[in-house]
Amino acid sequence: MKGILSPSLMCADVMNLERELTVLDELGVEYIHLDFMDNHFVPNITLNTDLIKATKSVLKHMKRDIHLLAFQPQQYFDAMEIGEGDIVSVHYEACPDDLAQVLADIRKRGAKAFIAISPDTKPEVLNGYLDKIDGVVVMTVYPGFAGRPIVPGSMEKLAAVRKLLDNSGYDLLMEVDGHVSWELCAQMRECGADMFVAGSSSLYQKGLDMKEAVARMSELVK
Ligand code: S6P
Ligand code: MG
Repeated sequence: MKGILSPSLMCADVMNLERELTVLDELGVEYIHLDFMDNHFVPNITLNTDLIKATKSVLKHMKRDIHLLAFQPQQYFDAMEIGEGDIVSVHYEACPDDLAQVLADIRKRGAKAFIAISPDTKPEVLNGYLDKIDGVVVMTVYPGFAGRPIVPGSMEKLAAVRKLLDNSGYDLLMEVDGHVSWELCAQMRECGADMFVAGSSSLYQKGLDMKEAVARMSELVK
């Protein structure tokens, strides 16, 4: 399977989001990464539920890769109209009491359920949920903001999560989110990542032609 790109909309030109989505859609990019933050789990606010819902009316082929950086994430599922085709990631650290139930709720809606883990969270926490998920998001920066430096040890962590997923007997995707740069994305691929959140350190660097940038990144993670 070739590597899958998931450009991060929070890094796009906020004054022209519809155009930004359409360009990626027409280029055949598979997923758009949509960060939702509650200013509580992380100290920031990005895309809101109305905007995430509204993307459905613009996207023709591209699917939504919704990353909830929020406590009690299930309270937002209706407002985002989560359903068939979506990937929905919830943080292990944000659901201390009811993670299994939240994952089941995502799947009940026809979406793919992913667990996101922050840099200080050990891969082993995923054991016990491997039959309840479709994939994992490994955060390689401290979550909340774009443009952050990669956390040391991230490559080793990606390799460790890959091993754990492969040994599970389930067919599980590994997505990498955070500083997926031109310089590092091929190495992340070698460490077993399948999906790549592309933000300010690659596709959304200023002045790039999006068609050329998507082709270049697709080649690097093929
Ligand atoms: C950050 C968020 C990410 C960012 C992405 C930005 O908490 O979840 O999805 O949008 O990491 O990319 P970059 O290349 O600026 O790190
Ligand atoms: Mg994200």
